[in-house]
Amino acid sequence: QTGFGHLTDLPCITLQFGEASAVVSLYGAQVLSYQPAPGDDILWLSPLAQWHNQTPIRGGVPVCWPWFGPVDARLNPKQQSLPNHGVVRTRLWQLAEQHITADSVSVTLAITVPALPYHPDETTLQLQLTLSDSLTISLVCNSVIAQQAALHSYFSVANIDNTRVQPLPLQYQDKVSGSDQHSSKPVATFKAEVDRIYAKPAAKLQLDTGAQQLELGQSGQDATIVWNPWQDKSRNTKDLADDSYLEFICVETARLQLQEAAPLQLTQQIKLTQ
Ligand code: TA6
Repeated sequence: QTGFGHLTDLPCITLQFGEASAVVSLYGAQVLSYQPAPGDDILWLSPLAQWHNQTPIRGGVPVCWPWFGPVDARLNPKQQSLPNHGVVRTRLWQLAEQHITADSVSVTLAITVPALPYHPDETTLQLQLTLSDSLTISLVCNSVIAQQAALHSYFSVANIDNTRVQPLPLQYQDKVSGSDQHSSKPVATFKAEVDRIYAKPAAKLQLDTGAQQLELGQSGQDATIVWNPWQDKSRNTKDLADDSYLEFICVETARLQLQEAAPLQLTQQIKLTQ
């Protein structure tokens, strides 16, 4: 199928299970929509998102791989200029498999990345998507190479003032101040820019969007990132509208430790509970 929302020429696949639906783009293997029932979307997609000219789509669930954020120096021995969040957000993936059972509908997208700045051999990566009474997204790489990864999910929020993510570790790395911080409560709220890396997060988080309760299951992760750009960054980012910061937060399931050179299986499960 071609197109989703205003991204009219984007190659996409729609999954349907009972009343539930999800849409995934072959560009970036990026889930763009998840509706447990027809109506409001759990995921947020920017009205200004674009995908031509090597632009990553702003919204949905971008796949960050094999690095998160600016490239780690250990993954860039030749000090090349490399994109934020890795190299697969702006490539076309292929449909590899699809399954329909009585309990779920699933598809697997795959991509073979020819070579990496630090790794001469090609590497294959899969994104497995399963729709049932929840949406499960798994990123799998069987190669034992140094790799970071994140499922950088953008969630729609009804009211940013009442939005909460918990339980989170009390210690976190604060990317806004560039320092380690300690919170007295295991919860993130949003009153200014938030860009935090929480190490050793729980396997289950609750996201209260001000209108709905979501349960976010995660596995294979060693970090959770919570991000909202707030007003100034929304204004200064060309694929965000001025007031976009009122409409979403990112809660990201990530593996950031490079020394664990082990096969990757990183999963986020999104379930509407209320
Ligand atoms: O995960 C949070 C973050 O790393 C922020 O620092 C912010 O820049 C965001 O991701 C978006 O990155 P992008 O490359 O998509 O503009």
